[in-house]
Amino acid sequence: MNIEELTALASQIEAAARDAGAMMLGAEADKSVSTKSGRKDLVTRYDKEIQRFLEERLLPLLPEAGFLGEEALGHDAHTERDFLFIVDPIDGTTNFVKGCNQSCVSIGLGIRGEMAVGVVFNPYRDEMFTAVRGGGALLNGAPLRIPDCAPEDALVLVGSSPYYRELTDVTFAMARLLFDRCLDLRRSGSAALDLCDVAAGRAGCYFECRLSPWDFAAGGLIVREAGGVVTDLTGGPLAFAQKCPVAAGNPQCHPALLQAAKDCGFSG
Ligand code: LIP
Repeated sequence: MNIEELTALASQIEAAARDAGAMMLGAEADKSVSTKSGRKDLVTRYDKEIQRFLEERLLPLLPEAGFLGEEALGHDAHTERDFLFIVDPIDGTTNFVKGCNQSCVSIGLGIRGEMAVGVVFNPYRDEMFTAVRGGGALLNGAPLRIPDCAPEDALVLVGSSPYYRELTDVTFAMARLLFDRCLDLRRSGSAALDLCDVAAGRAGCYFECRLSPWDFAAGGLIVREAGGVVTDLTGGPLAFAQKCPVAAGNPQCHPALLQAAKDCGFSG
C-alpha cells in the first residue's frame, strides 16, 4: 500500500475510532466492571462492546487482515497475517471506570510486522491523533512536529505497570532518578495518550517497563512520525508480537530514559 492508500484507510479508521469514542461518552454508570489478570487489571462491558464494534467496522476495510484486540472474545486473532489490526478499545480502563476522563481508543495497523497506520482518539478532549508511515503525524488534521527540549526542561510521563508488581521497584527507582534529572513527573494511566502527549510536545518523554502491543502500537508510530524516538528500554526495536518495555521521547530526552534504566539495573 502506498501513502495515499494508507491515508485513505486512516480516514476510515478515524471514523470508526470517533464512533467508538462516542460509545465511551455514552456509557452508563453501571459499567459491569470485572478483573482479568489480577485485582488491578480491570475490564468493563464497554471494553468488550467497543472491541466487537471495532472488529465489525474495521475488518470489512481489509478482509484479509487479522485483528489483535486487548479483550479475548473467543476467536482467533490471526496474528500471522500480513495485515494486522492491533486494537485497544479503551486504553485507560481504570480511568474510565473511575470517571477520570483520561482514556482513548487506540487502533494500529501493522503490515508484515511494521506499523503502517496509527490512530488514537481521545473523546473527552475531541483529539484525533493520526499517523501514516512515511506520511507524518497529525492532531485534528494539523501536522505534529515534536519540539526538542533538554531533559532538565522536560515533563516525564511515567507508566507504573500496575499489572506487573515485579516491576514496581525498578519503575519507581527510575522515576526517582528522572524526577531529579528532569522538570517533573506525570502519570496519566493511558499509555496511548502518554505517547500522543510526547508527540504533541506536552511532555519530553514517557516510559513504562512493560506494555502490551495494543497499548503502544498506534501511539508509537505517532511519536515516530512526529519526529520522536521510540524503542524498548535498552534502545532496541519494539516487538509488536509481544509485551515489551517502551521508551519514547524527543531526540534530546529519549537517551535520559535509557540511562535511567541502565542506572537502575533494568533487565527487561
Ligand atoms: C493501561 C495502560 C497504562 C498501563 C496499564 C494498562 P489498559 O492500558 O494504558 O499505561 O500502566 O497497566 O496497560 O489496560 O487500560 O488498556
